[in-house]
Amino acid sequence: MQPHDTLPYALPHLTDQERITRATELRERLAMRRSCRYFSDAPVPREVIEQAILAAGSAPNGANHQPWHFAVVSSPEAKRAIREAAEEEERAFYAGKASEEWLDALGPLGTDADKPFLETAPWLIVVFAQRKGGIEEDGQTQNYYVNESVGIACGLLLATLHEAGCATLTHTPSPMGFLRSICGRPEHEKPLMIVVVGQPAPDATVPVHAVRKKPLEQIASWL
Ligand code: IYR
Repeated sequence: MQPHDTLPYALPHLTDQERITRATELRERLAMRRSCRYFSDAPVPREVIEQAILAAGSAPNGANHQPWHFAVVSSPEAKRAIREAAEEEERAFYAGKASEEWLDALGPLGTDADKPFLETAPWLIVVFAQRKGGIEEDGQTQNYYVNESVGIACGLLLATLHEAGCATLTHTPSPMGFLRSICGRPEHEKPLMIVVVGQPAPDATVPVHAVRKKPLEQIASWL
Protein backbone atom coordinates (compact mmCIF):
# COMPACT_ATOMS: atom_id res chain seq x y z
CA MET A 1 0.00 0.00 0.00
CA GLN A 2 1.25 3.46 -0.90
CA PRO A 3 0.72 6.20 1.71
CA HIS A 4 -1.80 8.71 0.42
CA ASP A 5 -1.92 12.44 0.99
CA THR A 6 -5.17 14.04 2.09
CA LEU A 7 -6.86 17.44 1.98
CA PRO A 8 -9.56 18.76 4.29
CA TYR A 9 -13.12 18.41 2.98
CA ALA A 10 -16.03 20.60 4.09
CA LEU A 11 -19.19 22.03 2.55
CA PRO A 12 -20.93 25.34 3.26
CA HIS A 13 -23.47 24.87 6.03
CA LEU A 14 -27.12 24.92 4.98
CA THR A 15 -30.20 24.75 7.17
CA ASP A 16 -32.64 21.91 6.53
CA GLN A 17 -35.01 24.41 4.93
CA GLU A 18 -32.25 25.65 2.61
CA ARG A 19 -31.42 22.06 1.63
CA ILE A 20 -35.06 21.35 0.81
CA THR A 21 -35.52 24.58 -1.12
CA ARG A 22 -32.37 24.11 -3.17
CA ALA A 23 -33.14 20.48 -3.95
CA THR A 24 -36.72 21.35 -4.93
CA GLU A 25 -35.74 24.30 -7.10
CA LEU A 26 -33.08 22.36 -9.01
CA ARG A 27 -35.44 19.40 -9.37
CA GLU A 28 -38.11 21.70 -10.82
CA ARG A 29 -35.69 23.14 -13.35
CA LEU A 30 -34.37 19.71 -14.33
CA ALA A 31 -37.96 18.54 -14.80
CA MET A 32 -38.23 20.99 -17.71
CA ARG A 33 -35.51 19.22 -19.70
CA ARG A 34 -36.72 17.39 -22.79
CA SER A 35 -34.99 15.46 -25.53
CA CYS A 36 -35.26 17.95 -28.39
CA ARG A 37 -35.37 16.69 -31.99
CA TYR A 38 -36.00 20.03 -33.73
CA PHE A 39 -33.11 22.47 -33.52
CA SER A 40 -32.62 25.95 -34.97
CA ASP A 41 -29.21 26.95 -36.32
CA ALA A 42 -28.96 29.74 -33.71
CA PRO A 43 -25.54 29.78 -32.07
CA VAL A 44 -24.59 28.87 -28.50
CA PRO A 45 -21.32 30.33 -27.13
CA ARG A 46 -18.34 27.99 -27.06
CA GLU A 47 -17.82 28.97 -23.38
CA VAL A 48 -21.11 27.25 -22.49
CA ILE A 49 -19.86 24.03 -24.06
CA GLU A 50 -16.51 24.39 -22.27
CA GLN A 51 -18.17 24.89 -18.87
CA ALA A 52 -20.50 21.93 -19.43
CA ILE A 53 -17.59 19.66 -20.37
CA LEU A 54 -15.68 20.79 -17.28
CA ALA A 55 -18.78 19.96 -15.19
CA ALA A 56 -18.92 16.52 -16.86
CA GLY A 57 -15.22 16.07 -16.11
CA SER A 58 -15.93 16.50 -12.39
CA ALA A 59 -18.05 13.33 -12.28
CA PRO A 60 -17.20 10.57 -9.81
CA ASN A 61 -15.39 7.80 -11.69
CA GLY A 62 -13.30 4.67 -11.34
CA ALA A 63 -9.95 5.28 -9.57
CA ASN A 64 -10.10 8.92 -10.74
CA HIS A 65 -8.85 7.81 -14.17
CA GLN A 66 -11.50 10.10 -15.75
CA PRO A 67 -12.09 7.68 -18.62
CA TRP A 68 -13.81 10.07 -21.01
CA HIS A 69 -13.14 12.20 -24.04
CA PHE A 70 -15.49 14.79 -25.51
CA ALA A 71 -14.96 15.49 -29.21
CA VAL A 72 -16.71 18.79 -29.96
CA VAL A 73 -17.91 19.07 -33.54
CA SER A 74 -19.05 22.33 -35.10
CA SER A 75 -17.60 22.37 -38.63
CA PRO A 76 -20.27 21.90 -41.32
CA GLU A 77 -18.11 19.27 -43.05
CA ALA A 78 -17.71 17.09 -39.95
CA LYS A 79 -21.38 17.51 -39.01
CA ARG A 80 -22.40 16.45 -42.53
CA ALA A 81 -20.12 13.40 -42.38
CA ILE A 82 -21.66 12.38 -39.04
CA ARG A 83 -25.20 12.91 -40.34
CA GLU A 84 -24.56 10.86 -43.48
CA ALA A 85 -23.01 7.94 -41.59
CA ALA A 86 -25.63 8.05 -38.81
CA GLU A 87 -28.54 8.12 -41.28
CA GLU A 88 -27.10 5.13 -43.14
CA GLU A 89 -27.08 3.11 -39.89
CA GLU A 90 -30.52 4.40 -38.92
CA ARG A 91 -32.03 3.44 -42.29
CA ALA A 92 -30.88 -0.16 -41.73
CA PHE A 93 -32.21 -0.01 -38.15
CA TYR A 94 -35.68 1.22 -39.10
CA ALA A 95 -35.86 -0.98 -42.22
CA GLY A 96 -35.48 -4.26 -40.33
CA LYS A 97 -32.45 -4.52 -38.07
CA ALA A 98 -34.55 -3.44 -35.09
CA SER A 99 -37.04 -5.93 -33.68
CA GLU A 100 -40.79 -5.31 -34.03
CA GLU A 101 -40.94 -4.90 -30.26
CA TRP A 102 -38.26 -2.19 -30.33
CA LEU A 103 -39.92 -0.33 -33.21
CA ASP A 104 -43.26 -0.55 -31.37
CA ALA A 105 -41.61 0.98 -28.27
CA LEU A 106 -40.32 3.87 -30.40
CA GLY A 107 -43.73 4.46 -32.00
CA PRO A 108 -44.90 7.07 -29.43
CA LEU A 109 -41.66 9.05 -29.97
CA GLY A 110 -42.24 9.39 -33.72
CA THR A 111 -38.54 8.95 -34.55
CA ASP A 112 -37.31 7.88 -37.98
CA ALA A 113 -34.05 7.54 -39.92
CA ASP A 114 -33.83 11.24 -40.85
CA LYS A 115 -31.51 13.16 -38.54
CA PRO A 116 -31.33 16.73 -39.92
CA PHE A 117 -30.51 18.06 -36.43
CA LEU A 118 -27.03 16.57 -36.80
CA GLU A 119 -26.34 19.36 -39.30
CA THR A 120 -28.68 22.09 -38.01
CA ALA A 121 -27.62 22.24 -34.36
CA PRO A 122 -24.49 24.34 -33.72
CA TRP A 123 -22.68 21.72 -31.60
CA LEU A 124 -22.33 17.95 -31.50
CA ILE A 125 -20.47 16.61 -28.47
CA VAL A 126 -19.32 13.09 -29.29
CA VAL A 127 -18.70 11.27 -26.01
CA PHE A 128 -16.03 8.57 -25.94
CA ALA A 129 -15.43 6.05 -23.15
CA GLN A 130 -11.77 5.19 -22.65
CA ARG A 131 -11.40 1.49 -21.92
CA LYS A 132 -7.73 2.05 -21.18
CA GLY A 133 -5.47 5.00 -20.38
CA GLY A 134 -5.36 5.83 -16.65
CA ILE A 135 -5.00 9.41 -15.50
CA GLU A 136 -2.02 9.97 -17.81
CA GLU A 137 -3.92 8.71 -20.88
CA ASP A 138 -1.11 6.33 -21.78
CA GLY A 139 -3.49 4.14 -23.78
CA GLN A 140 -2.47 1.06 -21.75
CA THR A 141 -3.40 1.35 -18.07
CA GLN A 142 -6.66 -0.43 -17.25
CA ASN A 143 -9.67 1.80 -16.52
CA TYR A 144 -12.51 0.77 -14.20
CA TYR A 145 -16.29 1.22 -14.13
CA VAL A 146 -15.97 2.94 -17.47
CA ASN A 147 -19.62 2.87 -18.54
CA GLU A 148 -20.82 3.94 -15.09
CA SER A 149 -18.29 6.79 -14.95
CA VAL A 150 -19.04 8.12 -18.42
CA GLY A 151 -22.78 7.74 -17.86
CA ILE A 152 -22.61 9.95 -14.77
CA ALA A 153 -20.45 12.45 -16.68
CA CYS A 154 -23.08 12.62 -19.43
CA GLY A 155 -25.74 13.33 -16.79
CA LEU A 156 -23.76 16.28 -15.46
CA LEU A 157 -23.09 17.47 -19.04
CA LEU A 158 -26.82 17.43 -19.85
CA ALA A 159 -27.80 19.07 -16.54
CA THR A 160 -25.30 21.91 -17.04
CA LEU A 161 -26.37 22.50 -20.64
CA HIS A 162 -30.01 22.56 -19.52
CA GLU A 163 -29.21 25.04 -16.74
CA ALA A 164 -27.58 27.20 -19.43
CA GLY A 165 -30.86 27.23 -21.35
CA CYS A 166 -29.71 24.91 -24.13
CA ALA A 167 -31.76 22.25 -25.86
CA THR A 168 -30.10 18.84 -25.96
CA LEU A 169 -30.57 15.41 -27.45
CA THR A 170 -28.72 12.22 -26.60
CA HIS A 171 -28.42 10.50 -29.95
CA THR A 172 -27.18 6.93 -30.21
CA PRO A 173 -26.89 5.66 -33.77
CA SER A 174 -26.16 1.97 -33.67
CA PRO A 175 -23.51 0.82 -34.41
CA MET A 176 -21.49 4.03 -34.07
CA GLY A 177 -17.92 2.97 -34.70
CA PHE A 178 -17.83 5.50 -37.58
CA LEU A 179 -17.57 8.26 -34.97
CA ARG A 180 -14.09 7.05 -34.03
CA SER A 181 -12.71 7.63 -37.51
CA ILE A 182 -14.53 10.93 -38.12
CA CYS A 183 -13.34 12.30 -34.74
CA GLY A 184 -9.83 10.81 -35.07
CA ARG A 185 -10.00 8.84 -31.83
CA PRO A 186 -7.97 5.72 -30.98
CA GLU A 187 -9.19 2.11 -31.05
CA HIS A 188 -9.38 1.74 -27.25
CA GLU A 189 -12.02 4.48 -27.07
CA LYS A 190 -15.65 3.47 -27.51
CA PRO A 191 -18.13 6.07 -28.82
CA LEU A 192 -21.01 6.16 -26.35
CA MET A 193 -23.36 8.85 -27.60
CA ILE A 194 -23.68 12.13 -29.45
CA VAL A 195 -25.01 14.99 -27.33
CA VAL A 196 -26.64 17.44 -29.74
CA VAL A 197 -26.66 21.01 -28.36
CA GLY A 198 -28.37 24.15 -29.57
CA GLN A 199 -31.60 26.06 -29.34
CA PRO A 200 -35.01 24.59 -30.14
CA ALA A 201 -36.53 25.45 -33.52
CA PRO A 202 -39.35 28.01 -33.11
CA ASP A 203 -41.93 25.30 -33.90
CA ALA A 204 -40.22 22.53 -31.92
CA THR A 205 -42.48 19.98 -30.24
CA VAL A 206 -41.95 17.00 -27.99
CA PRO A 207 -43.98 13.80 -27.91
CA VAL A 208 -46.68 13.65 -25.22
CA HIS A 209 -45.22 10.25 -24.31
CA ALA A 210 -42.00 11.96 -23.12
CA VAL A 211 -43.78 13.96 -20.43
CA ARG A 212 -45.11 10.90 -18.62
CA LYS A 213 -42.78 10.41 -15.64
CA LYS A 214 -43.03 7.67 -13.03
CA PRO A 215 -44.07 8.93 -9.58
CA LEU A 216 -41.76 8.75 -6.56
CA GLU A 217 -43.74 5.83 -5.08
CA GLN A 218 -42.91 3.79 -8.15
CA ILE A 219 -39.22 4.63 -8.54
CA ALA A 220 -38.17 4.56 -4.88
CA SER A 221 -38.48 2.19 -1.96
CA TRP A 222 -37.45 3.03 1.59
CA LEU A 223 -36.06 0.37 3.86
N1 IYR B 1 -31.10 5.30 -32.58
C1 IYR B 1 -32.43 5.39 -33.18
C2 IYR B 1 -33.48 4.69 -32.42
C3 IYR B 1 -33.83 5.15 -31.06
C4 IYR B 1 -33.72 4.27 -30.02
C5 IYR B 1 -34.13 4.61 -28.77
I1 IYR B 1 -34.10 3.21 -27.30
C6 IYR B 1 -34.64 5.90 -28.52
O1 IYR B 1 -35.04 6.24 -27.23
C7 IYR B 1 -34.76 6.79 -29.55
C8 IYR B 1 -34.32 6.41 -30.83
C9 IYR B 1 -32.78 6.85 -33.49
O2 IYR B 1 -32.09 7.76 -33.04
O3 IYR B 1 -33.76 7.10 -34.18
